[in-house]
Amino acid sequence: MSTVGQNVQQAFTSMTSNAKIADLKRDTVTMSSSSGLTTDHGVFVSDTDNWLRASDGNTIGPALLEDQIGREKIHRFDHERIPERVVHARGAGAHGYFRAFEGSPASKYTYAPVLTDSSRTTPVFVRFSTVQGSRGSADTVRDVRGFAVKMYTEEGNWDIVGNNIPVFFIQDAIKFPDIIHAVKPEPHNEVPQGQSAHNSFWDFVGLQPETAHMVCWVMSDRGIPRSLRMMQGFGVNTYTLINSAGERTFVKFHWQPELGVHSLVWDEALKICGQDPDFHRKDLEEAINNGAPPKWTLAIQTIAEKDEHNFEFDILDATKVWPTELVPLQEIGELVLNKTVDEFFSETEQVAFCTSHVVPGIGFSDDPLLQGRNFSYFDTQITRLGINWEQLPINRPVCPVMNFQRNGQHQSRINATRQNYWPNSKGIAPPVPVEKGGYQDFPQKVSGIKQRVRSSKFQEHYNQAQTFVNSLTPYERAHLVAAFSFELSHCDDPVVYKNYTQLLNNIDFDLAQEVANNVGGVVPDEPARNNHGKKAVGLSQLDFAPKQPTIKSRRIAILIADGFDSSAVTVMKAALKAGGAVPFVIAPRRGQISPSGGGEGVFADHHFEGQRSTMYDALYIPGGNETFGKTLRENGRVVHWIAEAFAHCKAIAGIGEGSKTIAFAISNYVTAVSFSSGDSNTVVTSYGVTTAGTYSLKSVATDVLNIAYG
Ligand code: HDD
Repeated sequence: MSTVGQNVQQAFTSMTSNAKIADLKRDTVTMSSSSGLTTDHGVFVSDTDNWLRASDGNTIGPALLEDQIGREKIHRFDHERIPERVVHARGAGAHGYFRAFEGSPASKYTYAPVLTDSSRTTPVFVRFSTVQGSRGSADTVRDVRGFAVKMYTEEGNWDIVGNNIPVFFIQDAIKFPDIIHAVKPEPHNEVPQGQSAHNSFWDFVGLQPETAHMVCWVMSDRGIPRSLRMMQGFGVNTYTLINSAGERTFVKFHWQPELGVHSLVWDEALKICGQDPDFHRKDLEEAINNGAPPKWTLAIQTIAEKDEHNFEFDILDATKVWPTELVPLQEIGELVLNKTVDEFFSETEQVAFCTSHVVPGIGFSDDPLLQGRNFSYFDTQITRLGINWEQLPINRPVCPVMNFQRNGQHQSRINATRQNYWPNSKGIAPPVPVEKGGYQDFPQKVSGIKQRVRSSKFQEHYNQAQTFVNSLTPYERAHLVAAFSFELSHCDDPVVYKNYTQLLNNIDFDLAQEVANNVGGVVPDEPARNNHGKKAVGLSQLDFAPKQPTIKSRRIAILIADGFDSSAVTVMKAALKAGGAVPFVIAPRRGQISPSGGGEGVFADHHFEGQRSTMYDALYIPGGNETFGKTLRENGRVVHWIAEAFAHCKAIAGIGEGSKTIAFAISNYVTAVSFSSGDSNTVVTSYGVTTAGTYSLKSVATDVLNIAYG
């Protein structure tokens, strides 16, 4: 192991302290009550509340420009903001590590130690994001989620800048400004925020059929994840791996979440946008701080160079997946996020990724989207952070950086070596040969005629979109129809929604009919093309149920009032915590709630008006005395909590008075409930009742969502 390697490993003293965290400590400042307040030039400040002014003590008098302390404070404040990212402006990040599995197949394809050496622990920073909205937009909007991973390897930083959807809207990077202009708020009124539901987006995608496949993914439940921890990540583009024999293999990267892939339902997502716009950000923090660090398995799909042209699609086309039945997933390592950031701006906001940042053993392909990305990311960081952005603490590698790049704004290194050029007669900082670790450019043979073209396989746009729609479960498909209908209903230009419903007919006749009927589009009489009828694994979310069913990190609301049964809460809380769930007690007031029969009671975390059912995965209502039951049933908000959770198909459990309250809350909407209300030990789940088929969930949901409480 290199000296750098030893240092990296030594710094990795515990699970949450790694070489990068140790490196960040060099710049971390902690202030205390004994620190004393100073100016930026280090002079103690005696008064930070009053501007220096000419005053006789009775009148206020004019402020003096002379006040360096006042001026500095305002100057610094005036310049606090930096440009937000041109896309993916809204995000949340966390630290963690990556470890290759012992004996993983990766070494067949690459010599990059980060992927092959299971004794290594590589520090990682991950930033998740939405694409469309600005920095202050809501978390649970319908959108693609960014999944950008920075690995601080001993050989330099490696960034996999991916999304939670395996394909992209466009095939060629030159179209990126067009799709982003179309999806971002419209230029005349800056509407909408955090939404693709508007004319310009649907106008563009209706005229650009290569977007069809990804649009289906975004309109599916993948566009509204339950948690950033419960979504897959994909490198999307085709990269290459190079092994020690000098062979090159095409590769795609997949992150598979330990907790499985889960989504909100659209009604929840919409409500949470207002009720708790930071829902995903807080969820990530909460899980890490509650000892449920999110984990993903890294899997790769590989295609040998000789097989590049053996597929009906072009393997360099980012609008296509590589079907896993043709190109199986190979699991090679694990990513764990176990530390939240100390300061959002310095870490999550200033972190900057580049697809062009790869390490020896990893390379690019001719994927036309990737090639453009390799230019764009470095370029955008210059506007956002300045040319020396790689010196920022969160961005600098954990291995040495030695080169003759010099100066520029915000240079923070003092290069004490006089030689700032190569070659120099002192032999300082010589290039490193490939055999000793220098980056190896694969000697790829290229030839061609300079022209603006895409090869013929890039012309087919609907086959995989069809496979995706065919592979959805009936309820996922119903969500897809609802999402298309919601979005197109927000387009008021008939040209736009009529055109898009016509495009949909190329994917699926029924889908096009249903959506067109809902939104006033062009209802087709016959399919524009045949549905090939193919399905594939790995497209429906259901294919990604967790290996072990778990309640780990799930938020459970325990609804109580005075007179509750103390032991029914204590026991349930302990059981939930033992399973890794996070219980919250919700009551008429945030404060001490008294149990039946007297005693200490419990302190409620929230009051009924302060939170909503949407923020929880399940509800539990214990038993209690009659007053307890009456208090709950007479509180319109409690009734709404239960009915709403029921409509969102959440698990709801109740005992005695709790169970009676549940029955009361949903009885107006369900006539044939398959549990007996008031039964002293009844546990109800809306999943259970739903699958028993005793009523139509759709009709219940519609009624319940229109509930008027109070
Ligand atoms: Fe991009 C940011 C993902 C295509 C240009 N992109 C950005 C981020 C993610 C992605 C996750 C946020 C990184 C962060 O958290 O800081 N982008 C993708 C994926 C793509 C993709 C998965 C398709 C495979 N992007 C793409 C193209 C271009 C860009 C084709 C331009 C030609 N992307 C950018 C950018 C951003 C960016 C303008 C804005 C902020 C940044 O880079 O750092 O350069």
